Amino acid sequence: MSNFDLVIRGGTVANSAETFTGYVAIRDGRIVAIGNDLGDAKQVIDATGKYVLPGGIEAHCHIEQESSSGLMTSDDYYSGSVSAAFGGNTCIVPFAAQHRGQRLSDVLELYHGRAAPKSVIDYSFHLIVSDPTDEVLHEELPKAISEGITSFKIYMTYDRLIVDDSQMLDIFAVAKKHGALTMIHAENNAMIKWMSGRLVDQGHGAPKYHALSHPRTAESEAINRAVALASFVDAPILIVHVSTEAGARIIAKARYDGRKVFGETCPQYMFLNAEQMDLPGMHGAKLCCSPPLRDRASQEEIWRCLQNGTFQVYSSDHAPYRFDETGKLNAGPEPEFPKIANGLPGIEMRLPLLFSEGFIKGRITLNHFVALAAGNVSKIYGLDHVKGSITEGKDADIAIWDPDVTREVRAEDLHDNMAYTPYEGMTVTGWPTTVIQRGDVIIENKELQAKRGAGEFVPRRTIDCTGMPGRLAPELDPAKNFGVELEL
Ligand code: DUC
Ligand code: ZN
Ligand code: ZN
Repeated sequence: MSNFDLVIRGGTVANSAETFTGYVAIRDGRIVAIGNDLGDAKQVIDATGKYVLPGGIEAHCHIEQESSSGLMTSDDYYSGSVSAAFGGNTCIVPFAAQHRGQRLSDVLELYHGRAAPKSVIDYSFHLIVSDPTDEVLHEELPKAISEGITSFKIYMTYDRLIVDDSQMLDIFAVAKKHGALTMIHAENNAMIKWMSGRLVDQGHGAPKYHALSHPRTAESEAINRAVALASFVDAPILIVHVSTEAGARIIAKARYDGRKVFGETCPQYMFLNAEQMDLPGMHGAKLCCSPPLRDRASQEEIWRCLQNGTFQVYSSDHAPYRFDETGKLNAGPEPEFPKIANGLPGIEMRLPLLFSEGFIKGRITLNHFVALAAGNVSKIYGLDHVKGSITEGKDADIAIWDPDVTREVRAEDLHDNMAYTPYEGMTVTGWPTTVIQRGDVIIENKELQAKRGAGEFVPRRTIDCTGMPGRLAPELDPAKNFGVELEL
């Protein structure tokens, strides 16, 4: 009788910090041995000439989620997770969004109900907190954290989601006390409204003007404020979808100072630019996202900040709204840009783009690719005990990448429900041709082999900020404030 369910042999195996050639053996959904010639197995995959990498973890995507104005994303947990899997991912962490007045327990029940019957890969949720009442802060959030939801997202803009500075401090204090991470959409609300109002009033309502309506300074001001507020109480934060070098520099400086600050960017800020929004009719709406696309110089700056480690997280921010009345054009056939749903699809292209333009073109190492695909995210978001590396004992979540495959990106070949991709026509080198989730081959020969609902909820651990010393503001530090032990 064979010892293992599956052995992958002959490939180059890589984690965030090591690369080796050898066998990876799997039993009961876990990696149980790594070595040379491990012997017999029920199934053997020959990965000669290929890269055997941890399955990607997509930690910023909007799936089967209503926006603050009630618009449902165009992907549900089936199409979203299938598209993620075809792009080399074995785990997603979408958002469970609280709208004002909702109890968090109801929100989580709703999203568990959406994901469980449909997701083909494993999943967790980040909670979007828009209504931090006392009950939410002191009962519901601690309960959610104890159930493995160890990160929240807050918004510094959007009227129906925005939290003010004092609410941010309240949320940071709870996150710090219970070991959670707060993700922040950092843009200055007033600057966006001020610019949008003037642009529209003066006749500049076409989609491309969306790029002007979210000034760079709106991002850097908000990042600066978020870092100041979080550092005041020494709480860990992650600034999501950073689009400017100015914003990245604030994150880099905070990290240099030992603050508990992480940064994320997304493919759209590396591969697309605002000039591409200058399209006839409403087609520029396809590229409306927030923060918006910037210019070509910004693309290079964001690449550099990814290379130098300022951004530890690289996510798609897949926010799928079809180019029709169910999505981008839900407010009418020719809406002014403030009424266009914000977001781009990218869950399937995130990793192929980075593999091709980052690793194959020599901008990042293979190990850095793995760190950005899965390793960093697993550590930052508390998934490291089960996912994020090819290590004995961890889930057998593996993507086998063929560096010899060259593909032209075409929306019709992707598996989301979008019918367009911002990356149409690009040529990428390398593709995840075999994807394995907890030992089961779920993608092979361009075919999906996973069943609806095969994915499982993964409770996440509390946040580990080892190596990020931080410090309380002197006014909160009993050694420096006349000995006052303030309850945060
Ligand atoms: N923020 C996101 O994180 N995604 C889409 C739109 C937005 O504003
Ligand atoms: Zn956001
Ligand atoms: Zn997002």
